Amino acid sequence: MKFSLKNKWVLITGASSGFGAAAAAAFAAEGAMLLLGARRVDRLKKVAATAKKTGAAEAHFHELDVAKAASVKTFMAWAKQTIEKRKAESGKLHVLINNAGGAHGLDAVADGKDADWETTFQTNVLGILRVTRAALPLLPHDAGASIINIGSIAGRTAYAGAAAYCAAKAGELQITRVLRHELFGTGIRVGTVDPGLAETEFSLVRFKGDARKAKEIYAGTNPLVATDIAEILVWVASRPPHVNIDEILVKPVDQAEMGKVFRRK
Ligand code: NDP
Ligand code: 8X3
Repeated sequence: MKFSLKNKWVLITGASSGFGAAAAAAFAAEGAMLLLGARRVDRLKKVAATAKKTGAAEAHFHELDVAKAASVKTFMAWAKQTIEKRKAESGKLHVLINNAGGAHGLDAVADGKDADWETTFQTNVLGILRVTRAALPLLPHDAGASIINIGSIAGRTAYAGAAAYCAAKAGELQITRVLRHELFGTGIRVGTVDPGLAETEFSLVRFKGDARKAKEIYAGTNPLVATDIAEILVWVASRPPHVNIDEILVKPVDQAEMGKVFRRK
């Protein structure tokens, strides 16, 4: 039987835009109780307000920088307290979505910047490890709980200018697989959803606010949109508790493979 998300706590990192914000709305529509984190609290406030209108049983938000250990500690202490204050169902966290991340720059290794590489690893790799470590005590055993990480096609294939990002997302994939070994026997499900080309703020961030460059990435093609991924996340978390969706690679029809994108004139 489908796992009901109604009145279940769902924690989403990077909920201020893109996949994370869309996931908040999608889980809200299932009647879930949301814990949202990101650095832009003004954005989170709007996402939480929309989620409440869409059907979330609860929607709470708190500043979170996954690149900073102290911030993760404070955020997770807040999450624990929020769950315990409003005991519903088992008073536990049923879904953890490690979504916060992104790419920084598109330089060849020869021109790479340490700051870009460090941010890429801090967010996409260490962020997942830190948040997961702190969240594990909140996840119930044998009760349909899920950890869903957001990877990328970039973790499965290589392209020029993305050495750190490809390495980081390959790291995310391996972290997901390792967690499945470590959590074996607990009933906690672990999976990764790995999108291809998707139009969000991803490219704007990668090109450091250059909107023209960001727009070019999606010109003439039909990319994925955030709701495509949000729907998949809800589907993964709501499979019957004995079903683990290990890995999903999802691309737009217009993307045959990395670097091969169909563009209409
Ligand atoms: P967006 O830029 O729209 O969203 C990224 C989210 O991550 C924002 O909410 C941002 O919030 C948050 N974030 C970034 N850094 C941090 C941090 N240090 N601490 C906390 N939150 C952070 O892009 P997407 O929605 O596309 O990206 C979401 C995930 O999907 C990322 O992991 C990305 O790598 C991955 N992905 C994206 C693809 C795409 O083509 N769009 C394809 C495959 C994977 P804030 O800035 O407020 O902190
Ligand atoms: C984002 C997809 O193709 O820009 O992870 O690396 S791509």
